[in-house]
Amino acid sequence: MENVRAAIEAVKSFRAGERPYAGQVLSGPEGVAMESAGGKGFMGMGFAEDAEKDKARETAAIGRAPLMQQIYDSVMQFEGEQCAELVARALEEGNSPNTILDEGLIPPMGEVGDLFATGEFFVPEMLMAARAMKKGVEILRPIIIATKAEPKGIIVTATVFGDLHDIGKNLVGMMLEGAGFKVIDLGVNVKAEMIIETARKVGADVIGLSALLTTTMPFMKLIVAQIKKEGLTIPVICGGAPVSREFAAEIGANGYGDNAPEAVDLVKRLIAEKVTA
Ligand code: B12
Repeated sequence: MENVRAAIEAVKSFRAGERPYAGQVLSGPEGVAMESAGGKGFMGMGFAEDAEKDKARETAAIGRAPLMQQIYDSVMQFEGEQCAELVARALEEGNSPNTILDEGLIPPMGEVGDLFATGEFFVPEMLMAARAMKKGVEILRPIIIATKAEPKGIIVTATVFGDLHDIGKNLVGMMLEGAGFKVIDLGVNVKAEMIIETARKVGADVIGLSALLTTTMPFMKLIVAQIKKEGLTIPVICGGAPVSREFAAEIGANGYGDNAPEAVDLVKRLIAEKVTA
């Protein structure tokens, strides 16, 4: 029982950022244990490479304005309230929502993904970081979506079946709203039937699909195929970290956007092409 308590405490302090053995090269039983955990340190959570990683993070942080760095850190420390306060302060100081997103809120998600890939973070940490980031995005939301113009078109967005990632899709939706489009967001884990039914009902001008997992990208392909099979001529655009321009073309989609501003440009172009056709 004592050992279990000690292990729990060790995990807690490790998660809290304590790295008593940063850079230490282990030998003996600990070394063997670390090896069997895939070289990822205590219970597979890593520490021997920490000094190197910390250095890489410091290098990556160079050039980021102090307030943006604080926003970044608040996400990495899962401090949603603090993140929201810092984002509000950044706005007050005259930073644009795009700067705050590109320099403070989005980059930590890349680091979280890397830490997950190396076994230092697990799903709960990814979730806590995502929640903290969303608190910051909530502060930006009213500014990003503010538009007085009449809707320029209707866009149906969804994260494909099997996939629960929605941060990127939501950002795309917000920026589309800000650019004057009406966005009908079907949420996550959405099947082709629901997308087709909604797109028909609302008279969608464009359908936007998001996927963050290599295992759910094939659903994107199925959805595009189903849309075409049903005779819908509504252009479909794709995005999400693992999706590429090539993949989008290969599955017969009408466009690919690397990020939210690109998604807006793409939608504008597709709607303009439709009008002039
Ligand atoms: C946060 C997160 C989670 C959160 C999601 C919370 C949420 N509400 O979204 C939670 C904890 C739920 C989660 C779960 C899982 N995750 Co996850 N997750 C991430 C993480 C860290 C960040 C994703 C993110 O939000 N990025 C920030 C946004 C802004 O970027 P984005 O989504 O790419 O969006 C931008 C562009 O791509 C584009 N875009 C996005 N959508 C669209 C749509 C259109 C139409 C257009 C034009 C453009 C566009 O514009 C956006 C804005 O610029 C990534 C790591 C990473 N580097 O991506 C892993 C990651 C995606 N997850 C991963 C994995 C493995 C999982 C799990 C399977 C883990 C598990 N064992 O359970 C589960 C899967 C659950 C499921 N069924 O979906 C892997 C995927 C690996 C792979 N090869 O597929 C990643 C890459 C981590 C890693 N390095 O291993 N995850």
